[in-house]
Amino acid sequence: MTDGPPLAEAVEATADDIATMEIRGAATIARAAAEAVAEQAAETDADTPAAFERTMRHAGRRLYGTRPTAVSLPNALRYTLGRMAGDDVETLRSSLLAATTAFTDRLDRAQRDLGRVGANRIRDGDTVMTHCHSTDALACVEAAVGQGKEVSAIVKETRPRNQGHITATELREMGVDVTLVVDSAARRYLDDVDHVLVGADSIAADGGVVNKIGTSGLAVNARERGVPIMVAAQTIKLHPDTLTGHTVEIEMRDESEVIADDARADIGDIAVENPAFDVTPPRYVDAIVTESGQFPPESIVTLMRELFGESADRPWEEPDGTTGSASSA
Ligand code: RUB
Repeated sequence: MTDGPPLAEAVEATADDIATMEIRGAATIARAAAEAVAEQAAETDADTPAAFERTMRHAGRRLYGTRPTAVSLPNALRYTLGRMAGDDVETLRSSLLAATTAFTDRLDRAQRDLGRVGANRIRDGDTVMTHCHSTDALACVEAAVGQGKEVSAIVKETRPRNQGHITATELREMGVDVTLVVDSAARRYLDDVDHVLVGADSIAADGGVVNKIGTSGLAVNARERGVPIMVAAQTIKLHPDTLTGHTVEIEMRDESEVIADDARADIGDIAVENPAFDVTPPRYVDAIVTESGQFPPESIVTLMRELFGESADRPWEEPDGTTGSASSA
């Protein structure tokens, strides 16, 4: 919960769904957040510009606080709330509705464009190894298949939430041959693989890639085997706070995702940790594929500065630094 004026049901529902992973994956989270901002803008009955803006910022804070690692979420809020402008409620509302539509259109275009770039790296007959479920990564395979290339996939199941099952389903729908393996079998199969292909939740200014836990171990093993590691990530995955030395917060999720309560009780007094993401250092990444072309990880900072300047604003915060609790719509 966050302090501030009452929120549209759609914002509360979207925030809950992101927190519980009913809505998951960085690009999908960004789209859902933008759509919730649009719903809030459409429904708000605030009758002054100040009250309207406070309500929108409160909606932004509610969404922002759901999951900490995927920067696509704050970047979606930056893009939409950052374009809220006008001297009266109706102008403010229409500025936000236009911004949210522009944002979701941009997401569609970005994924299509990066898919084409990624597809150029995939040759006819190649096998990719995937980790987790990334719509950006799958866009590359889909584009390759669309170019008439035959592609096979070795899909890691991705404990503890098994997002690999979603990947396997979607790859099968594309006509890709799929072999599902447990995470610990990955190294055994790397010799049969032409690319490791993963997505990203955040990319740091030094080219470090934050993605589902297990990505870094896979990348280290792939490098040892000489298999190139391709990261598919639209530019909303670039984390502007890392330009000023901040680190990316790694989400720690509930222990019950790792082991059922009764099994845990049978074992005895143990600690359980459940980090959802890890950081793959840039030296283990061969290419970051974006809608603006492919980049070696070390040069991604140039693109980041172009897009964000030197720092990033936080348009969901109250300009006076308060929590917004004293305000009402
Ligand atoms: C999802 C995950 C995905 C990235 C990229 O983690 O790590 O690889 O979000 O996905 P979770 P996309 O299941 O915990 O959200 O390319 O679809 O943005």
